[in-house]
Amino acid sequence: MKAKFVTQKALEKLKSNTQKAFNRSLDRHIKLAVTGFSGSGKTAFITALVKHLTSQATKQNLPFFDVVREGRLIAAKQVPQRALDIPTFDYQSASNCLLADEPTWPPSTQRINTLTLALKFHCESGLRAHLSPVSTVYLELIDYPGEWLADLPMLSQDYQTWSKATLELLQRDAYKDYSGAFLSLLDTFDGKAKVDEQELKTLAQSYQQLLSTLKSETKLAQLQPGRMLIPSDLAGAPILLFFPTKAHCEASEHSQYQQLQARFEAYKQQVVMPFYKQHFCQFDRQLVLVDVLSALNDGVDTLQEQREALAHVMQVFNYGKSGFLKRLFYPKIDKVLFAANKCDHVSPSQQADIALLLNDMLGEQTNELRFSGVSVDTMAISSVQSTQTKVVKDNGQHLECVYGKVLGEQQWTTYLPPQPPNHCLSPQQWPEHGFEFLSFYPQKAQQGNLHHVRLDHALQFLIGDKLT
Ligand SMILES: Nc1nc2c(ncn2[C@@H]2O[C@H](COP(=O)(O)OP(=O)(O)O)[C@@H](O)[C@H]2O)c(=O)[nH]1
Ligand SMILES: [Mg+2]
Repeated sequence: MKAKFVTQKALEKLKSNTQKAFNRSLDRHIKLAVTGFSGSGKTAFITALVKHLTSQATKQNLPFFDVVREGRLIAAKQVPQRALDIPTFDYQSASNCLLADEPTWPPSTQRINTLTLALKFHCESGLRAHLSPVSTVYLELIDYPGEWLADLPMLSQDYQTWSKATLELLQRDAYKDYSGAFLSLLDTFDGKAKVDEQELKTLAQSYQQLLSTLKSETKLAQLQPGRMLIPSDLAGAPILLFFPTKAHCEASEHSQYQQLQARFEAYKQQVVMPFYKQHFCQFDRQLVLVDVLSALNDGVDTLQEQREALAHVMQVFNYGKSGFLKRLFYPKIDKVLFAANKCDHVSPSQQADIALLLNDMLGEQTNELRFSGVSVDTMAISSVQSTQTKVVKDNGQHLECVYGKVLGEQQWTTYLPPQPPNHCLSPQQWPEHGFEFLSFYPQKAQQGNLHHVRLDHALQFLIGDKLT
């Protein structure tokens, strides 16, 4: 009799444990990679995402995010992160900037940060809804300096290949004026000579100076090594003291060339690889933010360079051509969204064109991704709205203008943006005076609420299916 009682109790316990385990398996983690080169809007995107999900998740505000539109989202809140060794994203400071009376953009990111949001929602229907009508998804977001993303393609290069590609870039028309000083120092550099620490340091510093100038003066994305721009605790370490040179394959063992080669390899193995392994190969979903309009402002060379840089980075995400990257990456990311960000710098009717332009810039990359079973979409978004649309009558014509406070200026401006191209232009097709799109301060929040353009579309594509 007793035995029967125990068995029944055990059975009950088992049933309850199974139920718990089942519920736990419904508590899912999604790691969302918010990627993009420096200045593409990653920090602002993460801040806006947290703000809209935690305090503005209404049908009116996020109509295309199903879990919200269907009234199933119960609540979202920030919870302690799993990765204890990464600083927490400072949401409070970043949102304070956007919500201030005189809103400003959050400062640029100097290190890696993370934040986890728990989203509690009612399941849509079916078995899961029957057993557990409420489920929780943990959304992990990672913010990092965009310069580090630009380093990933170095993983598949050796020093000679990297040097050749970098020097070729520095000699292009748009950049050669900046590169002059470094390139002439390089002319006198003898890679076959014995290691001269001082000379290597001088050249590395000149190269670092060049990278900083290119960062402030152009929109060049491939500024490698990225840690030269944000060295953190590596400042001055020999691992960062390298630069591209012309090939010296015959250089002997203790030559300068060999020393540079060794530093390049060490940088890849000790700096880029751990970042890649710890973060990038763990992601489930990926958002790639692209600042198409700034690239257009910067000219035909920069648009071309952004296109190449995206292709290089996507090759790494493209589950790697080489075996080891493929093994590390393959099964993970199954959805990638490419977003032409800051789309409210142009009028609503021009926004589709910048999404088309981005699509054209990506070319074969999206096809390759789709072929590997990844769903891909392209759209124009602005995670934080910085302008309003204003229709101005001019000579009987209705002109769709944008209205906002131009960055660095005090007054509000109504401005007619130039027509962006909807595909990549050749140098011959490029308009003689180029493009000039303006940048704006964030719009002032209304009753503590931020505004966005298609953030809900982006969320639906990226995580909507995990919230059903
Ligand atoms: N209009 C608009 N501008 C943005 C948006 N996000 C970022 N920006 C602009 O881009 C700059 C860089 O943004 P940030 O989030 O720091 O880029 P990150 O380097 O990728 O993290 C900001 O200072 C703004 O000028 C956005 O959603 N809309
Ligand atoms: Mg940032």
